[in-house]
Amino acid sequence: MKNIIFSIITLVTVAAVTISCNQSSNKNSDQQANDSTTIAAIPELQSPTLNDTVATVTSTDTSSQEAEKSDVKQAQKFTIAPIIKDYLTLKNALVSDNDQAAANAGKQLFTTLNNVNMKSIPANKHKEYMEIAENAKENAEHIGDNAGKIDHQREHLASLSKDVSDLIVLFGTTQKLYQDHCPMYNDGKGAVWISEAKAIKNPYYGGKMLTCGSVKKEF
Ligand SMILES: [Cu+2]
Repeated sequence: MKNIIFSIITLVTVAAVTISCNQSSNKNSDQQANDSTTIAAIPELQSPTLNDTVATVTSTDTSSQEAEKSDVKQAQKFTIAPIIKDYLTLKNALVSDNDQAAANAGKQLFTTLNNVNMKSIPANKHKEYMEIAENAKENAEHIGDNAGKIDHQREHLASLSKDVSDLIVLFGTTQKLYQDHCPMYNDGKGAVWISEAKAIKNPYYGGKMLTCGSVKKEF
């Protein structure tokens, strides 16, 4: 899609330049010939432009190597820190039994996930990231839409916490994080959550059973 838009922009630019060139010499008796040349040139221009774009991706010439280098640079900048920050706000809202704050944090997390620039993610991690992010977005959205239904928010937290764990494994974290486990949640099937602190504060039961659970992993 970007390639097509780029081609269109290129065509429009070339056409505009050609037209203004024609206008400056429009007293010319070759005007009609110029017009037909301009029209004929447009479809011809399209395929080299597309081919150039493809060549940039596949060839190993200097300019594409430089493009790859800048992609790598951008990729090295990618961090899941903003996602973690929103997740922790959400998790802590549920620790405090605050469904409204959880909904707000869910909406914020949804926005943060939507704002992730795929170009900043290393190409070899795109597919895996996309799968995790799709699931995480759905969970964040449902939590955002379910103020007043804290049990339902917590169901989505269980799924979201797996997504966040997967993201940490995939991209790492500079912040010290803990994966905690609550053995009771979901009829004894258990559930994990991610915490920024070693002390157990259970977001699935909040005030009812705040210290139920244990640290399972450290990141
Ligand atoms: Cu839901």
